[in-house]
Amino acid sequence: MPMQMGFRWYGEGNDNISLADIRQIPGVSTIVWALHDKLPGQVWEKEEIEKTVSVIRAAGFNADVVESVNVHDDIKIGLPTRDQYIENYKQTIRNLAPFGVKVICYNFMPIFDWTRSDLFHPVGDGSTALFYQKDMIQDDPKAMAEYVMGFTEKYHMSFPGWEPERMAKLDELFEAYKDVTKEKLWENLRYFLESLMPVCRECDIRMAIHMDDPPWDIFGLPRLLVDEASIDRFLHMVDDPYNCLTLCSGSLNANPENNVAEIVKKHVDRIAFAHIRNVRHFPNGDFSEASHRDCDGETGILAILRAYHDGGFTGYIRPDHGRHLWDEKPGRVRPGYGLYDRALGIMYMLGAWDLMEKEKEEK
Ligand code: DNO
Repeated sequence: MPMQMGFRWYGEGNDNISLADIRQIPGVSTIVWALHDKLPGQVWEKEEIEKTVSVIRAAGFNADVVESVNVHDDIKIGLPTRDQYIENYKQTIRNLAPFGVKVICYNFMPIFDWTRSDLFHPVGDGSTALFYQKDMIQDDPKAMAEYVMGFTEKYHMSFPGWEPERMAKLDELFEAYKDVTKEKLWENLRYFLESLMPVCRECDIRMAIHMDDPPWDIFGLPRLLVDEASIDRFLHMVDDPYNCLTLCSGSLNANPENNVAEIVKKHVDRIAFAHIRNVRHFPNGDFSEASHRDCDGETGILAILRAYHDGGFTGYIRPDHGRHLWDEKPGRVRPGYGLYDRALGIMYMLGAWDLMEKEKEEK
């Protein structure tokens, strides 16, 4: 099985991009999907799954990858109520299996998912991209949450991981996490995964943890999947072929010390899902997202693709955040998830891949 190219889609009525649009991008086999109206902790019922999967299949794609089944805070915090939420998670895995789902992407970040200070920052060529201004994400989580939620309200767009129901309870959440040290969070992650592994094996579904974005503690909240050493620890902690990674090049390389290609070489067998995103760094620690072209950022996109290719990668891959181009103004597009730059990203990746395949055949 060769690697499979995916495209993240937010679902009918929830995404301005249609499956018919995606069909016109060469080489896409897999729609990366989710039931976006589900809150963390709820069971995804078979009938609901069936509805979305049948739409995806009717458009000529497979629905092999879910991003994300979000993890309830009680599991991350390690409360006694976690066992019920873990049971619900197992039921969701069992319900997804008959629909051919092979990979579940999730994250274990406390309270916030990806974090940025500007969602539509000018890149300099007329387009905009997600931007991280380091000094703005220091000590005021509420200001940041209000900024992101402002978009949600103004444009009637939800961002996964930023559920308004959770953001409305920020004080309570910070209070609930106050004793969750980094070590406790590791322990809670281990507990969660060890409970799930037998069900994953039975259902042949790989759990693929997303890297923490950005890869450092924010607002005093611990973050785990931040570099090569922590990835080693994670894979060793639950050493099971169903315990895998969503290796996100852009999340990791927000810290320029992280050499993503080296991590790919080391762990290609445990990467179920590859996110390809390019990052441009500024000397003061700020960073901007960039086009997928290698020289537009410092993430090393070509070296990463080479590492996947030469390592015999057979998992799923997708372009991650792109810039917002042409008519993709705020409100018309989910930040990072426009059509055009992700389509360009796919062509860049497939161009490099096809060339490497040709070279291999000619050898
Ligand atoms: C950002 C995404 C993340 C990712 C979650 C996985 O755009 O890559 O939000 O989906 O962290 O649970």
